[in-house]
Amino acid sequence: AAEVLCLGESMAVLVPAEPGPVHEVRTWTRTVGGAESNVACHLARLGVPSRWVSALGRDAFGRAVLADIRAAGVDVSAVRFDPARPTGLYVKEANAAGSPARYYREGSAASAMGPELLADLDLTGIRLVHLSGITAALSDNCLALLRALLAAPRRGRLVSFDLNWRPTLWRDRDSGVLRDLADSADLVLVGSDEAEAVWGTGEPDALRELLPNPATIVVKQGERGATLDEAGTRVFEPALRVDVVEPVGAGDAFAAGFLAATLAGASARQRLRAGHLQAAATLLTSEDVGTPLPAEVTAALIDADQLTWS
Ligand code: KDG
Repeated sequence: AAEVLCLGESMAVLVPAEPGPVHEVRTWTRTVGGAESNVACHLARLGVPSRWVSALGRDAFGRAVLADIRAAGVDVSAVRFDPARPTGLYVKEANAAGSPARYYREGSAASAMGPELLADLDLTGIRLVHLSGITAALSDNCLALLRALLAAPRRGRLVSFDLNWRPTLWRDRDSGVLRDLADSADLVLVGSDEAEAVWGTGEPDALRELLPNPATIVVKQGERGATLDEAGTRVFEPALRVDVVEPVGAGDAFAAGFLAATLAGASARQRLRAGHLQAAATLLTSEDVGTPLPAEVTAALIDADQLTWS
């Protein structure tokens, strides 16, 4: 039975299968993307039973998204199909410097999700609910759903929140809501660059001042590493050095590694390393959910004196 529930929109993804400007590309590879389902897929691969909850259109892309996420070992039994709205789509130009995404997701099935979904949500056995700021940007009803999930009684569960700043989704919306959302989670994951863009600072001290309530804040400081702020202590762990093929999805991979190690009761350093190791594996591929490192390698690296890779 699932121990982690990840809720959020996932889409079909089209990646050019030949070089050249996007408007000239005729051959595409279809994959799947969605921050929260990416986390669920990574968790499932790490052996943490996970469920992904969302809505899809009753269309070919919806079937494809569901099939791929199910094939990754994620419980998709709670996903709904909306006969009136399409599955979202995004087009990704994969490159190492960052991959601009063009979204085709307005009015999607997932954007119509709302707080009424909460009544049907089976939280039996769930130890962690994972959410992200993307959901808040999709629609007013999605924002209301996110607020309701963050306000629901915890009953021993943790709620994690990844800021996942997506500026194009916020163009006509007030991103001021993100601070309260993050502050009402138990565990917050933010990139220092995105925090800087939204809140004007990416410094762990300033972020703790801004978000006094979460027991745990993880600040991902790009290729430098990540800082964990928890119970009045601070732990910094450097990241692995890798030749980045494509960065999209690395944040989700980090989140999954970190969360899996957190649920396993690992130490602060081990949790950060588990995040870095998952992220590194994803940075080396153009897929949102890259091929994971063999479990023995991960286990050995997590306890090594120094985390290096060459
Ligand atoms: O974190 C990766 C996601 O950004 C990508 O899979 C697509 O969920 C997505 C989004 O909304 O940007």
